[in-house]
Amino acid sequence: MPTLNSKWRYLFMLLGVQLIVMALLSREAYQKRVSYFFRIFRKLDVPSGITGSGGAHGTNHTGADVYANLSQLVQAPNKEDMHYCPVKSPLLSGPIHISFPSGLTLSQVERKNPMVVRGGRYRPPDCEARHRTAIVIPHRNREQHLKYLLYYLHPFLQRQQLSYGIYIIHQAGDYTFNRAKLMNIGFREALREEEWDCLYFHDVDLIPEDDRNTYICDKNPKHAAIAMDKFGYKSVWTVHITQLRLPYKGYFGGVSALSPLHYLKMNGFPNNYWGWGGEDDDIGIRVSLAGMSISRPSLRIGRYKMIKHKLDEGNEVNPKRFSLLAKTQQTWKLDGMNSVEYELVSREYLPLYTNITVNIGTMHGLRPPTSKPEPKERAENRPGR
Ligand code: UD2
Ligand code: MN
Repeated sequence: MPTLNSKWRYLFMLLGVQLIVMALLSREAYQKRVSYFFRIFRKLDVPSGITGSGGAHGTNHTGADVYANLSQLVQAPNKEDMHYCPVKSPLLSGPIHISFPSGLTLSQVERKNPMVVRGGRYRPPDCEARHRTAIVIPHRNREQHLKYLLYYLHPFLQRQQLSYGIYIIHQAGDYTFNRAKLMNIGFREALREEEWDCLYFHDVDLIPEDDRNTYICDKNPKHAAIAMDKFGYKSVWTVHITQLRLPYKGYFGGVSALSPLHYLKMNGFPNNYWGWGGEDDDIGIRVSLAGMSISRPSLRIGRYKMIKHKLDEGNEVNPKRFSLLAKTQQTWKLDGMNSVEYELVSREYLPLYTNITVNIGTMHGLRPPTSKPEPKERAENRPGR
């Protein structure tokens, strides 16, 4: 049995501990830690399970809610008096919390992004953007990945105070996929609509994990997806050189950024890589053949989470990729932006993105002799319908 004396001692000790804890919490650094601690438990107000792990794969339990701060944004009362946005956006917070819920719908993403207008366009409501960036995403049969990407990319770009537009370049039909050719089409179709000063060529399954990875162009073409969870966040080009094949640092896959001038200087991307692989290395080689070098964000900031997937049907490994790569030096001026051929099937201004569906044919041309073109209706019904 504790005596009265020892009871008081306990009480004083408790009081003392409480005082120390309160003093510590009142310091800014501790406040941040505490608010971070509570954020882990706070649910995002989109679908049940978004903070859970019931999605494609592993969750990242650190980082901020990508939608934090954005609800405070309001339209400036008078557009004429609007100033340029600050050089560094005050909305940035660094690492972002990422998870892949199974129940997410496009209309939920729409509701989370009330300031995004038709065609997936946005301008900061309270200041004049310093940069205009178009995001070009090659796509076919990856609706689930597209939903996740839109959920994260819209607020990510809004935090950076960019004026932006999202373009999905959708390959119609079941013929072999051609990622690089779709990018060339995206370049042309996006610039037809607006004077973008930077284009981000973006795989549908890569989610940026740090909002300081600013989606603006550098003096040189930029390889943005430098560190991925898939490779333990090691430098991607190091992995590429050691695990794969190329004795150079030109790796350019995943997410890359070029100004229209960069793009035209290297005659865009190749059109002749059908199926998986090789085109990313070709693009890297083109950059240096055109006399440019590749810039990269730091390993800490250029981090991406890749949604796990298998190789798609219709995107089988391209057996010709090595022989094509050996000839890039001879072909880059002949094949690229100056030779891209396609048929525009449809252009749809959907709430979260502009969907451009195209027939790109096969390696035998736009109308291969044995081809059976896909009925127009079916192509138009994907995606986002
Ligand atoms: C790597 C590269 C990628 C590309 C590819 C080879 C990274 C991080 N990524 O990705 O940039 O060079 O190798 O071609 O280094 N897609 C569809 N539907 C399909 C097939 C592809 O939408 O049926 C699109 C989609 O945007 C996808 C991208 O093409 O993210 C690349 O294809 P992938 O994801 O199958 O290739 P992966 O992950 O090996
Ligand atoms: Mn992928």
